[in-house]
Amino acid sequence: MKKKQISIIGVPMDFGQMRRGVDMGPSAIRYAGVVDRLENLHYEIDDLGDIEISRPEKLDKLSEGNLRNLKAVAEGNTKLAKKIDEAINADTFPLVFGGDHSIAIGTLAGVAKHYNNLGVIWYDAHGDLNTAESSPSGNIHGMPLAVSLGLGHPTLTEIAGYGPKVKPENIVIIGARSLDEGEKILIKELGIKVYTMHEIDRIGMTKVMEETISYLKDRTDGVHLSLDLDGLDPHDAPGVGTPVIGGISYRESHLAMEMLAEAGVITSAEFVEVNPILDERNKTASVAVALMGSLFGEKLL
Ligand code: 5AB
Ligand code: MN
Ligand code: MN
Ligand code: MN
Repeated sequence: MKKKQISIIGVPMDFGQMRRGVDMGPSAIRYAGVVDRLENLHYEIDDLGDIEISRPEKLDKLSEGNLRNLKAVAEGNTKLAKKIDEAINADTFPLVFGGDHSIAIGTLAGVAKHYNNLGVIWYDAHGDLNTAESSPSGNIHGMPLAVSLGLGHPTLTEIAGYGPKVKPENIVIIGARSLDEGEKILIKELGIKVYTMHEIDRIGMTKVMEETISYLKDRTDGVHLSLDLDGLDPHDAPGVGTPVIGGISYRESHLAMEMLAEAGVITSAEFVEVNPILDERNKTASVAVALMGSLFGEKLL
C-alpha cells in the first residue's frame, strides 16, 4: 500500500439482493475490530461512518424490467461514488465495507475517474457480469462488474456522469465457480481474465497471484480490490447470502492478500456481502478483518 491514511466508508446496502441482514455488514466488520487492527499497522484511520441508504416503501418489486430496487440501488451508489471521490481527493486510501455487492457500482464510479487505466481484482464465487437480460434473479448484486463495463441500464452505467468505468482487459476474476450462461459468453467475448477454482486447484494460489500481479502491473495505473466474502469457502465464511461450496480457503486468501501487500499494487478496496444474520458468531466479519490486516501489511513475525 502506498498511502498511510485510510478512509473507511460503510455502505449498509441490502437492496441489491433479497436476503435482509447484509445491511448490518459494516457494523459487524467494525465490531470485529478493524480500526484497531489497521491502527496497529501504523495507518491513520478516518472512519467516515455509513452512507445513508434510504428505505423504499416497497421492496422486491421487479421495477424497470428485471432490476429489483433499481432506484434505491442507484441512489445509494450515487452517494457512495461522491464519498469515494472526496476520499481520493483528500489523498487517502478508500476502504469500503458492504453491504451487498451492488455497491461496487458506486465504488468504481468514484475510483475510476482518478485513473487512466484502473485495474480491478474481482475476488468472488460469481462473475457479477449479468445484465437485466441475462440475470436469472433480477438482483443487482449479480450485475456490478457488467455495469462497470458499461453494460446494463443507463441509470446504473452512467452513475457519476460517465461510463464505462473499467476496460475488460484490466479485470481479473479470482475464485469463480458459479457463472451463469450469459456471463460465460460475455467472459469469452470480452476476453476477461478469469482464474476459476479449477486454476486455483491446478496451479495454486501463489502462481495465480504472481500472474495476476504481473498482468495488472504492466497495464494499469491503479488496482481496486473488490472482495466478495463468498469467494471464500462457506466453511470459512458462512455469513454470506449466496454461498457456493468448493471455494478459496482462509489460508489461500491470506496468502493472496499478503502477496498484494508485498507488491504494493492495491489503491482502493472493498469487502462486501458480510451478512451477520447468516453468520456464526461474527466469523465472516472477523475473517474480513483478518484479510484486511494482511492486505495492509500485517506480518506473522
Ligand atoms: B454476488 C447469480 N449469478 O445473478 C445472480 O454475491 C448470483 O455479489 C449473483 O457475487 C451473486 O443472481 C452476486 C445467480
Ligand atoms: Mn459472490
Ligand atoms: Mn459478488
Ligand atoms: Mn453473495
